[in-house]
Amino acid sequence: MAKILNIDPLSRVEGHLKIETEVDRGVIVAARIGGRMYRGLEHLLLGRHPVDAARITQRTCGICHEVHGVASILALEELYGIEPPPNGRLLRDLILGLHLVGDHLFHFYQLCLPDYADFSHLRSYQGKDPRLQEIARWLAAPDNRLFSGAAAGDYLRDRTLATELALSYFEALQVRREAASGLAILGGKVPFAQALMPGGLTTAVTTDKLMFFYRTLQKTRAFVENRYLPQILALAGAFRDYFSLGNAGYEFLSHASFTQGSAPLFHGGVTQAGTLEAFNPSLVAEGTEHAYYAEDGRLAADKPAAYSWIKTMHYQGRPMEVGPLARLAVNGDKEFRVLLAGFGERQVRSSVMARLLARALESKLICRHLDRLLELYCLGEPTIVPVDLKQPVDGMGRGFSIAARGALSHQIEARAGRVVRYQLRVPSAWNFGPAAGGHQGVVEAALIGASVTSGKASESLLAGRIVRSFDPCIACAVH
Ligand code: NFE
Ligand code: MG
Repeated sequence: MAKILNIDPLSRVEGHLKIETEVDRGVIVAARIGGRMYRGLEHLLLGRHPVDAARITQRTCGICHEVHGVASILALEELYGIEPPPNGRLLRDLILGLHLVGDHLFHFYQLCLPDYADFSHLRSYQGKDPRLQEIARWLAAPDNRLFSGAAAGDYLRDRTLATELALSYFEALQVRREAASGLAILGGKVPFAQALMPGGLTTAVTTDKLMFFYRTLQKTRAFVENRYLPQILALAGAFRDYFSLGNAGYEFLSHASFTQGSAPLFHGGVTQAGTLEAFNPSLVAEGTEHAYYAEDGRLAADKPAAYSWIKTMHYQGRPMEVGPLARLAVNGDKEFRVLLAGFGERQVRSSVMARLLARALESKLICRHLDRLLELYCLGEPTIVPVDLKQPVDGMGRGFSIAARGALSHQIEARAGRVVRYQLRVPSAWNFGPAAGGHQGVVEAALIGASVTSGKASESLLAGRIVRSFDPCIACAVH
């Protein structure tokens, strides 16, 4: 007889996420993912000045603020019919890129790593390294259960690697803090970049500021290349079977981004049975079959068939997986394929470990791209074109961009200078939305079929590893 395994809330994710599964003879046979808290961001924009959207939508989330600022600005620029100068676009890419890498570091070290590593061997550390002495004290604190071996599981056995990961866990926090100061130098402040405006950036960029940003980028890049990517590769070697776990079985979708410079870093597109097609926005549809909304979008908290506040996102009537893995799949990245081949993976396919690896490689690619972009900045040239914000603008604008977790778009409609409709379409809705039209949601599908008996992890640890490999953000997904 199937047994029920519910995790509510799942810890170490942004927002409120519920996992419901049925496990039959060690195999997950049914799964439902629920977003548990309604937010109302799209509603509270109604009636406001359009430019407020670039301020307010950054507050959608506690971890991915800048991405909403950028997507919102792109939508506003289409609405107002304005083109920012090259410097303005370039600064935006610099902000977006350094933010994404910091977000990836936070996902791996702070949110995901506790699923794989146990640092309890360090509790009795007697050596002279002051950093490890401090970690030993932290592990021994009576209220600390993180990395402390408190939960049973098939944690990493390689103690040398686990010790390196423990050091990197804390170093990653420092790196992210410095990256945030680089973002603040260009974006005005962190979190929530005030300098992002339709038409460009309001920041007065000087050589000093660029040098400050450059230094934070170099520190981030060094950590990514010397710690994050090598450590992910080592972890992948220790958990090879996770290249065969968590396959959602859907195609990949990505938006184009980092389009400044000689060639875009990421092309947009959709995979279709091994080929690549152009992304067509008119094929995207939002659904409410199992979500707490009526068909007209009004809230329906008592709807019997509903189990999530996340809407379903479909492309041509089907779910699509989004995220760093989707970006590298859509771009046919050669370096990624070489890394995968090292683990016997002959093609890019959806799995827990491919997602973790794609995130780390993408971080390296973004850092390199930002290095090249910095050289293209023209000191003394404008960063912004003025926009008449008093005009009673009428019309519609769309911004297609990316976030750490995948494809992101914002759409605004305005009448007489006021917002009459605002739509956020976010990555975690693509991945975490509920079933619809006979198709399970992406993460639900990744859970179904996972076998607990094949590995040594408990059901809850296995489910957590699969779900966290998508880097859930339910604050964004519900919005
Ligand atoms: Ni709240 Fe976000 C990112 C966006 S996820 S984290 O990345 O958009 O849906
Ligand atoms: Mg929406």
